[in-house]
Amino acid sequence: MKAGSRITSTAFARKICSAEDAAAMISHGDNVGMSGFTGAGYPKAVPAALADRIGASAAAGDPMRIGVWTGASTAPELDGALAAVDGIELRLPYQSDPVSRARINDGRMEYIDVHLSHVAQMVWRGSLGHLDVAVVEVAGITPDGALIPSSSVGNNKTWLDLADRVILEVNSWQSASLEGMHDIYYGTALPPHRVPIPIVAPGDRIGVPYLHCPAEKVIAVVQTDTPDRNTGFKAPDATSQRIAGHILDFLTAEVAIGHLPPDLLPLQSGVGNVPNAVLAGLQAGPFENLTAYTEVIQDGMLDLIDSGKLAVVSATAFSLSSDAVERFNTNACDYRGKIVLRPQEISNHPEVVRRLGVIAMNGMIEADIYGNVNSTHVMGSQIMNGIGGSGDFARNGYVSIFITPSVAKGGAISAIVPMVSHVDHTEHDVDVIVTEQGLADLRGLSPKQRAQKIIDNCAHPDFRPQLQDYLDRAMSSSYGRHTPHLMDQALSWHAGYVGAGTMRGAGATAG
Ligand code: 0RQ
Repeated sequence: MKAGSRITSTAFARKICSAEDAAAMISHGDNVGMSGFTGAGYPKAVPAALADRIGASAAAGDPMRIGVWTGASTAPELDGALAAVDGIELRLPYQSDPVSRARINDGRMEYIDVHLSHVAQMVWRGSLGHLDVAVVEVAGITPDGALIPSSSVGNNKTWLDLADRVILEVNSWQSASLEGMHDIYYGTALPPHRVPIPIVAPGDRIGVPYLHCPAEKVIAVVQTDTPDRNTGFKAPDATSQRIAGHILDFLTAEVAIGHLPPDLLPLQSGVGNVPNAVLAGLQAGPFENLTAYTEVIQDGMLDLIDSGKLAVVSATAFSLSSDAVERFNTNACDYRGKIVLRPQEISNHPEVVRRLGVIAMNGMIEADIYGNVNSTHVMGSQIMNGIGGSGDFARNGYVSIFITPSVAKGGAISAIVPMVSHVDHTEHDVDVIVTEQGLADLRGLSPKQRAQKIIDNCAHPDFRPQLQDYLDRAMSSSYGRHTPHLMDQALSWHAGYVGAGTMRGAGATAG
């Protein structure tokens, strides 16, 4: 299909211009809502042209910076390009770009890490300031001016509704068969005008397949024909396969004792190599007729659909390798009845996650012996990516599982520590912790019982004695004995790594 044939509305076709001209319509200080979620459906041309403009402007002594709000992570052409020219004043709500991460961690870029389901309501109620411009990729524009969403929905509905000015990128690389796959719900409201979200099964459709935006608000339409980023996943290694094995054993046992139905409950799987490996593990598992109420469809999900194990998946975006994208684009029609793409405020909606009883599986940086989880910060201060949707699902899911290899950085870091250096998910939201060493089911356990189980089942053997030593000493000399801690040593493992490059031996002899 030729690029031009994707824009069949004359009112929108009149706005066609170059990416450079569109970028010139964005001003210093603007807050810009961009499409994009985990490398899918982000604008490909305007951010790059804007980065060029900002670079030239800075070189001429006239620095320009904007606020960048997205669905989640985007790609080097957006986050990377704008961060490289110091063009981003403030970024939210989730990123994973190395250049952007470095800017945030060296203090040159402000970053607000937000639960993904919260972003739309924060913008609607004005907590983040005014939204000046939306830059949104779509797959096409129908003759009557309806927008066919792209490979992610994210916060696009909110950006289009609230921005003063709208720039559309129409990407003819996206499969034309995406049309009809989306479910855009226009029934959200701020309290006290809210009504229940009427989803009772993952595949329910409660909205319309198109995004709406009055042509008068659109200041530019840019045509592109460019692939999504398509970062591949690492092939599952022995560690992630062992983690997947523990989870499969756990789910099998839960079915056997009648805690879960034979086809389980709707699955949610986070981003990352380890969650993707768990999905690969389900491929070989005994479960059939699975469903997913999740936020991203990664390779493992597509494989489960292909094998007939997964009947239907609700999400807000794809996050596929280039092989999987090719498979999807070739057979997009076949997937249409099995995939529903929604705005992220609905794909991650706490009300729906709680109602459906989602099984939440998310990666983490570290957990402490009491079950508090850090998903985002290395050594308490360096952001990795962001909380993303993990909190939406962990707090509200029926079973909340967190997974990680037991050690990082060649064994210098233990993922099980006395006290997490940053808390994203408290002990109250964490049911199960899994490493390649084993699985700790924390449900129904007191803090001290949890600590012993996590040390015994999840800690790496190299760190187990050190953790046991900490717990034993805390048990005998802590200020209180409900959640025993040694306040002068609880973070000594992190201090040890920052100072000496290893957690080994840290805190063991102190006190
Ligand atoms: O860094 O590649 O530089 O060595 O973290 O670690 O083991 O490859 O694991 O890809 O599954 O990512 C928590 C980051 C795990 C991810 C996190 C370092 C490690 C490596 C990646 P290197 P792995 P994964 C829905 C849900 C939050 C958002 C979320 C994440 C890198 O799962 O971002 O869940 N989660 N969203 O070396 C220091 C430790 C470490 C560590 C790992 N303890 N200390 N470094 N690393 N543990 C999706 C969305 O919301 C969009």
